[in-house]
Amino acid sequence: MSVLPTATKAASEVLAKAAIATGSTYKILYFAIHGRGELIRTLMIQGGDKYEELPVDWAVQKELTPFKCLPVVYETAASGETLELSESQAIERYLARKYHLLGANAWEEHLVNRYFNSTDAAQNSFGTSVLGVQGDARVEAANTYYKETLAKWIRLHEEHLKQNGSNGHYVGNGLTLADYKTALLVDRLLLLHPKGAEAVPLSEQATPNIWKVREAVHSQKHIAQWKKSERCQELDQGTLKMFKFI
Ligand SMILES: N[C@@H](CCC(=O)N[C@@H](CS)C(=O)NCC(=O)O)C(=O)O
Repeated sequence: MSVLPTATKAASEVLAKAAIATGSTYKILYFAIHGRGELIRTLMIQGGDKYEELPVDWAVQKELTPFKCLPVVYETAASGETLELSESQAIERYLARKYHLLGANAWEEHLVNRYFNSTDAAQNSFGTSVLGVQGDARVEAANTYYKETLAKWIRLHEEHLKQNGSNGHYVGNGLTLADYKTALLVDRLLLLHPKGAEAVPLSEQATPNIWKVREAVHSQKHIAQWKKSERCQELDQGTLKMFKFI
């Protein structure tokens, strides 16, 4: 049985102080797949923060988690308090705020969130309409997804990115949570391509602005190292197995 870190019980002001401080270390509890852990891992990695993977013993741990599901992240602040973070998107936005990836003001934050949400919808649709389909029918489901949902997402996002100056970012001149979300959706679609389906309609030639976003994310020093790491390859394999691609 693996023991989980104990969240510090303290007044909200104490935890809030710990939450805004820098120099935290992180432990993530999540299965050996990308899934809902992928963006969280990516955000911690791009920030150059140390994080550790806790061994999963789900039958035992489930009851100990806040919503009986994963991911859960345990953050230990430099001042010693441990914060228990749960619900994937709440964790993502929390980390994005810490790493200044939510834009410079409320308006930019709204823009980041709208691109994020739109990409999240395209990702969820892939999950239900393609990954949720088993056997030979998955090829047809993927083709339909590429032609309909993905084609629409591509058209709209290429246009929005163009309006921001085709600079490889959705908002302003720098990386935000929206950029990471898009880069990971592209990675996921390229990884989870059903054999026999049409090519994923995402490439430097076909979708130059979306591709530029992915390149901007991938060219971050820590992300480039992560993508080549053994652990990232293991998670690719775990993800492929989970969805019966291998
Ligand atoms: N709304 C939750 C959903 C989490 C979720 O469904 N997690 C799945 C893995 S991706 C899980 O914990 N499955 C195991 C279980 O439900 O027992 C979130 O976004 O964090």
